Amino acid sequence: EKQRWAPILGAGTRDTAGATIFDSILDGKIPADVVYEDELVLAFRDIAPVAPTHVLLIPKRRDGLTQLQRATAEHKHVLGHMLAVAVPAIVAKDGLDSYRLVVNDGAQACQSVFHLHMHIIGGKALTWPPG
Ligand code: IU
Repeated sequence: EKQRWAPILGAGTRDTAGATIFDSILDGKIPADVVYEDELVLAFRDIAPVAPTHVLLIPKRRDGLTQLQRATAEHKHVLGHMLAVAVPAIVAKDGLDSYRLVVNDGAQACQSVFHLHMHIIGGKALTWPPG
């Protein structure tokens, strides 16, 4: 699959697909503004925010989850943890009562980093539909 970023070896490289910029963030080689972290996930502010809150939530172990369409039953725990534990914590931290949760799944859907991530976007009145 097409990778925009050159492979970077790091602790996040635990499957056969090429490493991404998120591995460098997980390794601490690239600084990130971390807003939530636990044993399974890391969340940090997007470097190019589209709203006052624009957080990226990623599994620490990619485990083949280059994108959501690769998910299998083995990923149920981490995916459920992202939705039911991490997203509520991030939303509460930024005091949001409305937000949008986005997964760009595939290049034509504007996915550019092939390490599953959820965008949490809020803090302003959003418009619909997206392009
Ligand atoms: P996408 O859904 O794959 O397009 O989202 C990737 C996001 O990663 C995008 O919003 C970028 O602004 C963001 N990002 C980042 O936060 N830090 C970086 O160093 C790089 C990309 I490269």
